[in-house]
Amino acid sequence: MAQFQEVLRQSSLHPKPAGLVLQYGTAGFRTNAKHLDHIMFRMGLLATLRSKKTKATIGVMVTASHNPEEDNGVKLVDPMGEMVTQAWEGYATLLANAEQQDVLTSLKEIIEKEAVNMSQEANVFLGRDTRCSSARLSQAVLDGVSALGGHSKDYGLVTTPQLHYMVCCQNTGDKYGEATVEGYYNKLSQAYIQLIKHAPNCTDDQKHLCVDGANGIGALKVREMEAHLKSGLQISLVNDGSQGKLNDQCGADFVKVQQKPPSGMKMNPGERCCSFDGDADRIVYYYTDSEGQFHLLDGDKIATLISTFLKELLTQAGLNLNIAVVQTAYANGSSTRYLEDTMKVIVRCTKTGVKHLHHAAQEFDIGVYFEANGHGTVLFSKSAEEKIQQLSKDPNTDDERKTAALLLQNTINVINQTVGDAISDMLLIEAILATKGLTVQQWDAIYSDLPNRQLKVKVSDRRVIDTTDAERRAVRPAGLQETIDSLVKKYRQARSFVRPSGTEDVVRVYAEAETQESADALAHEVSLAVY
Ligand code: 16G
Ligand code: ZN
Repeated sequence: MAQFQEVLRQSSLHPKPAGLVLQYGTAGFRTNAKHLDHIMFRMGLLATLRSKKTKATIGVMVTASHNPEEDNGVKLVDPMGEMVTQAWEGYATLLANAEQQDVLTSLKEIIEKEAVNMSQEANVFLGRDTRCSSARLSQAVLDGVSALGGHSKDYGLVTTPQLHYMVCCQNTGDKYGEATVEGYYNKLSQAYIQLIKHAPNCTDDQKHLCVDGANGIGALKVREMEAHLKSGLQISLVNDGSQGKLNDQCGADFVKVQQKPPSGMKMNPGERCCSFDGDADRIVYYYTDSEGQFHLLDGDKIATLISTFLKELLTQAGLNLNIAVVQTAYANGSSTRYLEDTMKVIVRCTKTGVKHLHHAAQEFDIGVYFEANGHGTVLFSKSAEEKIQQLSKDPNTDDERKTAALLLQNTINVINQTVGDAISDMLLIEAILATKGLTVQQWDAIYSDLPNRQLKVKVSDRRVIDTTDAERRAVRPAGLQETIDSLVKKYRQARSFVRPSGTEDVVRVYAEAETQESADALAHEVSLAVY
């Protein structure tokens, strides 16, 4: 077929370095940008096949999120804006690692296995972050799509969640919103403006937020969003990309891991600040108190704030919908206890990685999911959305219930349900704080985090560690879990687990306990047991 001739011809322009092996991991492919040209071309091919197979638009995002500027990466986005399925992750790895002369064989193997109808049309949406390698690598993706005769739309510079949103809008016939960047700003900003109409006498001070843009795409996009907010939020932006390097001493990952403010951020006591990561799908908040001490409000605190707000609205609306919070093993024990014992919401724990949390959250009327690192969103089932809408329109509903239903509806509209979204999460958090009249300290005081420590251990082969129970218990090597159990018993309110990283060649160790000294000691002792 002429199509395959074209693939061969184009593929030779995007040659694979012989022997290079890469894997489609939890965050797609991610490594130094030098090694990625052939990967991008081949992901263009694969996205085209996936589009033919699903008869829907597929997204390709070129980004390496919080990694250093020199790195890059690529992720595929499925029709409803979710992560691509596991089987196709496998095909991605297969196609990426085929030596140059075997590309066509691998491609045909996938076509056959999935019975892809090659005469079906294909459509691919593309987006990229601000890395200097991203434009060139995007072109390689486009070459892959065109080699197989697919159509493409290049959105250029967008955040990862914006691209997920576009794909979902496109495939739902614009029911979710309009598949343009302008459509995204309009939907979210209008919902935000409606929400803050319910804020009691909000002063300019309360509307002020410091945002660390990680010198990345989020900085560009939060400025564009701000222009749509009609002064509903006043943003001081630092690390806007005009001077510093992407993710260097800044961004959500830096702040979360280092537990300190990003460079360039001048913080007055009590002032609300937040950091995005390099592709704006994560957010964490923080402030310093009057003694100058730094306080971090991570994904667990965010999940608690959002679920408290939603639960109150459901009660006011008299709606009987179940609400769950999905976390991972990294969630601070205090947050889990607070959610279960005080808030009385269902709590679920899944393996690390957005797709696991997203999947678990889909099982409830309302599923709030957040990783402690600040990636998360809220999912509403179709029937939950319908019930909320019906109530808001029902002429027999009393005023209090109607107001709650309208607030719920605007909450749904401010949220990007396709994936964690720093800009959308920021607007939701700001709206909640404003309507509840909460300061960042009051939010922080809802519960106190247990002191904790994370370490990484280099081992010769991290795959010797196997876990179960959402990564909270080790089943291999034999005896490791028993050792961890006996170490944990030495400390009060202690908990610890180990898991092989999905993105780095290391084993991660997490420990929490009543005091920082205990958490540090426990993490250290457990890391010695891993060797
Ligand atoms: C990836 C995941 C993130 C997870 C992290 C864990 C996605 C989109 N991203 O960045 O959710 O927290 O990996 O990394 O799923 P680790 O396995 O190295 O600890
Ligand atoms: Zn990210």
